[in-house]
Amino acid sequence: MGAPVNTVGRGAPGGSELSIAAEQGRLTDLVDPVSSLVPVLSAAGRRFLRPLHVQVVGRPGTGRDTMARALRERLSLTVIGPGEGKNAAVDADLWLLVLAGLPRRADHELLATLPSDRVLVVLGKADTHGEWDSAVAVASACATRLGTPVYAVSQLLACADLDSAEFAALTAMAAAGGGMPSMAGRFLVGRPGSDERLMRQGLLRRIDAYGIDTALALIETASPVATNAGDLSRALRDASGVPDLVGPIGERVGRIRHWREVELRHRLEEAAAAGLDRAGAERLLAGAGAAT
Ligand SMILES: Nc1nc2c(ncn2[C@@H]2O[C@H](COP(=O)(O)OP(=O)(O)OP(=O)(O)O)[C@@H](O)[C@H]2O)c(=O)[nH]1
Ligand SMILES: [Mg+2]
Repeated sequence: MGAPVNTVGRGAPGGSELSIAAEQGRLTDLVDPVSSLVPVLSAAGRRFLRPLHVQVVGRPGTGRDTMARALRERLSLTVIGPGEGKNAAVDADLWLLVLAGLPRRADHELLATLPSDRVLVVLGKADTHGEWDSAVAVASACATRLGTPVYAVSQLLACADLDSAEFAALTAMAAAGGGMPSMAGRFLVGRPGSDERLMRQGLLRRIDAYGIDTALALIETASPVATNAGDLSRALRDASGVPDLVGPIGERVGRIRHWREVELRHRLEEAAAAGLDRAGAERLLAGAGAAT
């Protein structure tokens, strides 16, 4: 994985005097120590340095909760999931729109409401398209229709966390041969309620047909990543497309920093309007032009 993406990054290139001071955590050094702006600047400085907040949006059923979990677990991001309230949404820096296939009208409408410079669109549940390449082709068709890149990801595989019993069951299935049936229902052999059946139901729920197929193939080919539950889970997570979002998220950090500076300047304007060290605030606002 590349550079961490869970912060706006200290000392990143670019930015105004104000945003550079904010990134370095020394905003209060810009004013007299007795200035009434000190508490305003320390609060605004803490807010400027908060972790990157991603809000997951999409139509119901597209896998938003699973995506929120994947971003938290894989990329250590602070994530605002669906239904986590309007209060949390004011902290959002980046919006991740989850599609479930070619964009529908509701997807277009939702995308139109989001800040276009800080949106990332993904085709979720990429594992449900059979071959991964088919999902990539659908993502590319989505990108053409929306006029923005669309990345194929499986948020479910990104959360793969098989236990040793599941690993043993997969190993036994691989030894018996036959692979994952094309009809997922045929995978559910065993008497209803039996341990065998419950295990298989659990596997379908946790990594679904594509995950099972991939796991069986890795075990059958004696891949070095398929010798225990931990390594196999890691291989599935690495293949989920979620780690590949680090680059596109990183590309948007400059814009995120810009909007955080806009917010910081807004706080200073409010403080000046309220008469708190107006001269100091105006000097900061004049001397520190917003980054573009
Ligand atoms: N195969 C597959 N299934 C997924 C994936 N992500 C989520 N799902 C399944 O899709 C269903 C809905 O997932 P959620 O994450 O709750 O999606 P949501 O958008 O929050 O949906 P609602 O809560 O129903 O509005 C669950 O059964 C998930 O297991 C994925 O990447 N692949
Ligand atoms: Mg949900």
